[in-house]
Amino acid sequence: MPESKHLASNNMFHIILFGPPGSGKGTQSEKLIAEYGLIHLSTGNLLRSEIEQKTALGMEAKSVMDKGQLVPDEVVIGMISSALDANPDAKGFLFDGFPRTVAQAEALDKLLKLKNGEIGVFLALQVSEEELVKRLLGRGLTSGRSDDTNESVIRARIAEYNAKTSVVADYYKQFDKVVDIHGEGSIDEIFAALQKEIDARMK
Ligand code: B4P
Repeated sequence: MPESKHLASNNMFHIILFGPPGSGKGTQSEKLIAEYGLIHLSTGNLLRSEIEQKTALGMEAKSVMDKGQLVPDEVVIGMISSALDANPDAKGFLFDGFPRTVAQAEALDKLLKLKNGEIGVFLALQVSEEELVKRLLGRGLTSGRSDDTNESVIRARIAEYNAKTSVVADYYKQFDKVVDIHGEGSIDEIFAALQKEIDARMK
């Protein structure tokens, strides 16, 4: 793959794509990694891969995810730590669905510091609850994801986000990294808004 025009220098640039379940993190991540040549780290995808392979970790995670709850911090922090070690030559990482708690955010900062890196920008997608439920039920019709088919599980995921995850934005606000992005509209419009913020910060 040709090196991305945006990451021609040796400076690493790491992005957190943040938002409630169904806000478009996975959707926009696909476009962002293609545009900027970043390594995509989605804890949701990593967990679903463990479930598919029927590992012990995957089976434990599935029972938590099917209730709409968060997987224990030590499990996801361990997965991210291994993924960072497995990509020593990365020009930058796009974190999608991680960190979801303040403990995960603190652990990520420590892991990046060990590599002389830090988060460049924290992009927070803003989407109303009714739109989130509509999107996830829509995805549930075709994705085969057991956490997308039941509205009460979807609402539990949103409640878990409001209780434990939304405060992660406050954590990054103290470092002046947070940019809110309107997450309703066409996928291309939202991508353009994300790109504008990244390009303004990526040197
Ligand atoms: P994730 O895999 O992270 O998934 P998600 O939050 O459900 O969805 P995402 O935000 O990526 O989906 P998207 O909007 O792109 O998490 C799943 C579970 O794993 C969690 O509930 C938790 O149990 C566990 N987990 C993951 N990470 C964890 C962590 N760090 N700590 C603890 N537990 C963790 O897509 C949704 C739908 O919207 C799609 O159908 C898409 O096509 C549609 N869509 C996207 N953009 C749209 C637009 N602009 N307009 C209309 N529809 C749109």
